Amino acid sequence: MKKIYAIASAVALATAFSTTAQAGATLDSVKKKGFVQCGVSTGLAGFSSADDKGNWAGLDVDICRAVAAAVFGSADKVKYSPLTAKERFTALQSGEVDMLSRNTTWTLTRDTSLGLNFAGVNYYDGQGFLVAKDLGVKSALELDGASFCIQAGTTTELNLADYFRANKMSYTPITFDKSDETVKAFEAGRCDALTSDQSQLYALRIQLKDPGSAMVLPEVISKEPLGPVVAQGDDEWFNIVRWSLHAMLNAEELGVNSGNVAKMMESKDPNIRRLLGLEGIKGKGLGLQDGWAASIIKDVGNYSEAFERNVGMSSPLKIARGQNALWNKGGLQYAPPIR
Ligand SMILES: N[C@@H](CCC(=O)N[C@@H](CS)C(=O)NCC(=O)O)C(=O)O
Repeated sequence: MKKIYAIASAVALATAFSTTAQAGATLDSVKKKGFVQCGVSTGLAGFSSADDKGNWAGLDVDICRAVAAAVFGSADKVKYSPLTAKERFTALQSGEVDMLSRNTTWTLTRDTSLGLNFAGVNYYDGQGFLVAKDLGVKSALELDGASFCIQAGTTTELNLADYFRANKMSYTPITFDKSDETVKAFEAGRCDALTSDQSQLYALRIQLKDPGSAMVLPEVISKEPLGPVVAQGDDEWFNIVRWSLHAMLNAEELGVNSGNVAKMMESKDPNIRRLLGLEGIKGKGLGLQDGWAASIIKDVGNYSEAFERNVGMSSPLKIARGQNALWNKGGLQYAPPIR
């Protein structure tokens, strides 16, 4: 009996080792080519959009940049692949991108049937509705029979169907592949309402010629935890992406930012010293240089800096922290400790 156990555990061990032999492949190939290939949206203000010179910026782009800073000590070592909602998962599965950071909702189906892993949540969102003020509607429950501009391949499509079924109402979906097509159609009056994650409604509203002509309705009909995604089968890479986000959150919690990170190197606080790679496990567990998190904070900033700059009060979107405040400030953002 004992012998059978010994053989079984030897087989299990061998299997475990052959899986870990695979792990690390992404970090190796990223290092070899010298940049992170990051899948982003085709253009969504505040989250991932490019200027006319092709420079990408946004809260999602900052996660790509954070990973590059952790790996290379420079946030600029990223190449971007603009992807529609329909294209995004295939691009990750085929290895065309090393990671996806594109307002993507973490769901059971996506996590378990597509060969993908969600590395965390960089924005807690929920689905809402945008209507023209002229429509004279104050609640989504008044939208029976309405037509909706909506993006294909999204959770938005599925939630809308659930909501209308649950409230015994009917609707007509008008679907598009890209957000600029969706917003243009809404503006041209091709649909009564536009529905998407609320953060995106704010981003799309400022694209209208007259943003004051449209309003966001009060209903939030779903949970949309948005976060970066990697392909399954490479735990080391998964950890790097996950802890890059956690480092930004821990930095905010500990009061370390891009402006004071150099000075914080002299801090006596053991939490800060561990974050900055001055003591503790440093970069060893992740297979990175010791100052991986310090590089993120220097080049990208902590979570609060990224939030405010891209979508918060210092940005055109003017979104309040709300659920995206840290856990000790009334929000949901909570990163495990660096120790
Ligand atoms: N969070 C939802 C929706 C994501 C989504 O793609 N939303 C559209 C609505 S605005 C978008 O971001 N489009 C950007 C683009 O066209 O690239 C999901 O993961 O399915």
